[in-house]
Amino acid sequence: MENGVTTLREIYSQPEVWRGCLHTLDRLDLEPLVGGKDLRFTKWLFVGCGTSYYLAQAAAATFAALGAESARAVPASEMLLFPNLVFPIKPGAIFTVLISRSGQTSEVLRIAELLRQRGDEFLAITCDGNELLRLSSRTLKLPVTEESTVMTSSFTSMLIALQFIAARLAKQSEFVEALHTLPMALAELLPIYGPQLEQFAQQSFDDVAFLAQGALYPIASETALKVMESSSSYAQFFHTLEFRHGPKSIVSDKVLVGAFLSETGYVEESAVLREMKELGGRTLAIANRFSPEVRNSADLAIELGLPAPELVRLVVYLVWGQLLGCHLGLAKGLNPDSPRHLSRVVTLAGSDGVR
Ligand code: F1P
Repeated sequence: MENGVTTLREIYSQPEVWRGCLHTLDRLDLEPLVGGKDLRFTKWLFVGCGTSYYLAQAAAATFAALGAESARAVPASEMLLFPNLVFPIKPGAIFTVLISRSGQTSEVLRIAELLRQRGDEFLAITCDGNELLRLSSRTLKLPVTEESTVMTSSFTSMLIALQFIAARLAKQSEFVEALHTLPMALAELLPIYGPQLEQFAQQSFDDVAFLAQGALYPIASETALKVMESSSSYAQFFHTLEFRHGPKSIVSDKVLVGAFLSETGYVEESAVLREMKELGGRTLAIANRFSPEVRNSADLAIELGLPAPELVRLVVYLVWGQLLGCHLGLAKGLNPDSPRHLSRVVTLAGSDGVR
């Protein structure tokens, strides 16, 4: 099979996959999953590894913005190795959400066991996940079949599902309705920007950096991970305004600076983009709407034009990084369907699951 066929197919399938997930979510009885939790009076903790950790961050940002008492994200390994920094001493003080496409990642399964031993409640979300289903009846399994090693449609679908749950708990029906507009919106954007990204990725870069703030920061982080996984190139991510405090020293005409521009921080964030363009960087920018001046600061400007609220747009901001990673890998002669050194699931040796 041709290089990258599976990954590209899964990236392009997202409108259809999201539709299927929203269909399932519309029929979902939330009560058994979150057991009467009130978003406002609950401390939420989101846990995952790799892509699922960045997803945890995006979910935490959504829960916080929709009014949770508190919401934070940690990698599963941090919870295992430094539990005192994460767990409150008193069981039951937090509600944990475990995120794992495969439901087989050792660190995540170990956390599930730990929570059970403590008598702490948790929800798990997965796409494969029979092990997680065995460990908790509070497991939401989405109708997403993903063959690729790298996570694409599973990330966006699980994020939509967690945003859906947050909005339902917050009784924000407009947010839920806006999530339903995403499949059609992405289906319209893909034929416009997919070929442009493929073209853009024919250049080679010495360094790659993605910039974002707020709820888009995990999207920039995941974009960098996609570029690393799919193209075996090193990519970094920064809070946009932090990039001026040292990292901008790397900027040259062989460096790609990708900026995720929010509405909230548009003026300040686009000023950084402009500065990096003036310093000679190759620039990619994604925004919901561009002013003409900012559009000119980007070698490739992707304009989403979505009427949906800013938080609802997160998954649509990510798709371009998934495509970029894949096309950069292909341009280097690699096969993004078989990323170097990676496996679909990280299963660690040892009886306790971590070594
Ligand atoms: C998490 C993960 C992936 C990564 C790699 C190994 O998997 O770290 O993000 O791409 O393939 O596994 P999961 O716990 O969500 O199944």
